[in-house]
Amino acid sequence: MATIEKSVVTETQNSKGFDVQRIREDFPVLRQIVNGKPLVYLDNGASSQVPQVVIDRGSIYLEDEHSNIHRGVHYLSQKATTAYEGAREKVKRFINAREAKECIFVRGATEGINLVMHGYGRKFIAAGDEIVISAMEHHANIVPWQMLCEEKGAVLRVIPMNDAGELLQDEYRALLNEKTKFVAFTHVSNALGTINPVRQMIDEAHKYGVPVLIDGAQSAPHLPIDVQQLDCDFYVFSGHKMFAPTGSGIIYGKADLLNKMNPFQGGGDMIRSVTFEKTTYAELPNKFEAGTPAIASQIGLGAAIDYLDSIDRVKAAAHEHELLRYATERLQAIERVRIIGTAREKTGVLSFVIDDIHPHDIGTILDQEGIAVRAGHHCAQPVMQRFNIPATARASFAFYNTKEEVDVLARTIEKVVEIFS
Ligand code: C6P
Repeated sequence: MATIEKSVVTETQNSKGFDVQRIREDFPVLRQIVNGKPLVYLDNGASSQVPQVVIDRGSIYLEDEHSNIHRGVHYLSQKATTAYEGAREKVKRFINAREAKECIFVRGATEGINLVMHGYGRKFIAAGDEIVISAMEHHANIVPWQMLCEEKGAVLRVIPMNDAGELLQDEYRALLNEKTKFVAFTHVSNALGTINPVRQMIDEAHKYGVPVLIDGAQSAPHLPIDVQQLDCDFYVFSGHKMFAPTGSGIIYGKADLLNKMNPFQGGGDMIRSVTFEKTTYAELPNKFEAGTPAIASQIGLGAAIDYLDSIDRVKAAAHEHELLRYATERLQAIERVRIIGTAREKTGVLSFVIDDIHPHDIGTILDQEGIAVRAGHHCAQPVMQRFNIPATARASFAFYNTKEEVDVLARTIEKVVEIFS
């Protein structure tokens, strides 16, 4: 059982003046002792931790505002509505959308992609059309498109990648043609850390007038996002990977596209009028938000954005980059360790294998030392197939991680290698 104790992390400032120890104080979970050791949380790609201000915002909602939104004329309902819509405004600013109504609240990236598949895909994709995705997609950005292709008789095309885990841009351009009707790919690979040249890739698709969905699940927490500058048609992310509670997230869509689409789910709050003969739908964003949403979680997402605004994000990103550089150097120096994903442009994701030691064994031994990593296929089985491996162990960093934690990781991996030698 984990207990709350003072963290033993000694580093107070990194070389670029980013005060990591100060930042760590904002995240209560990082003070835990796990298996008798200070928690070293390196599973941020799965879910990042939540700062106290976000936890507090959740409590304020539950203590002072809890009620249903958009429906009540009473005081609490109006307060909750103001907080919920305020969170949407924060999301709009965070990704630089033109209008708040272009930001649809969803449970996370998976739900957002499914919303586009149902709302856009089922309306506009027909037999013989082609949908282009990439070889490094998370299952959330594969399976919905496969389901659509099966239903419509459309064809899924896949942009291949090289041994470093970089998408082959010539092959991508060659895949695009008059039959291409939708393009969807990830900004950052969750299994490899690769940052894709999204702006350039979006421009290529737009030459054919094709809408592009960017899966931002792994980019929104780490990179500045400007949907207008990217000119993407859809952009999706999950709040739980960017310091907010689970159940929060958004799908951004250009208003003209969202207006043309079918609703995703039917129910309360997404209608203008209902009779047994016909239902007409509400304007954006309500058209896509049927039923009572995850009000507390989305308000928490707004608070997480406020938190991100309160820190120096440029320095935070530089710090994460330095952690990746250092961890890569340390792990490369360990015999039998092979890093999977060596693209030139990467975020703080370090996937690795150790000969034939199963990544679950690596993960279990690391856990015994209080280190949280993810072991498995990371919901990206085609990536594993591309590298001819069943799984990897993956350390993924956030700005609250430290070089000392990387040292603990490297020393423990050395132990793993020793145990299995
Ligand atoms: N990746 C990981 O450990 P949800 O589950 O809907 O919040 O996010 C899905 C998703 C979509 N795209 C990418 C690129 C992702 O990384 C994820 C979630 C987690 O890598 C959990 S599988």
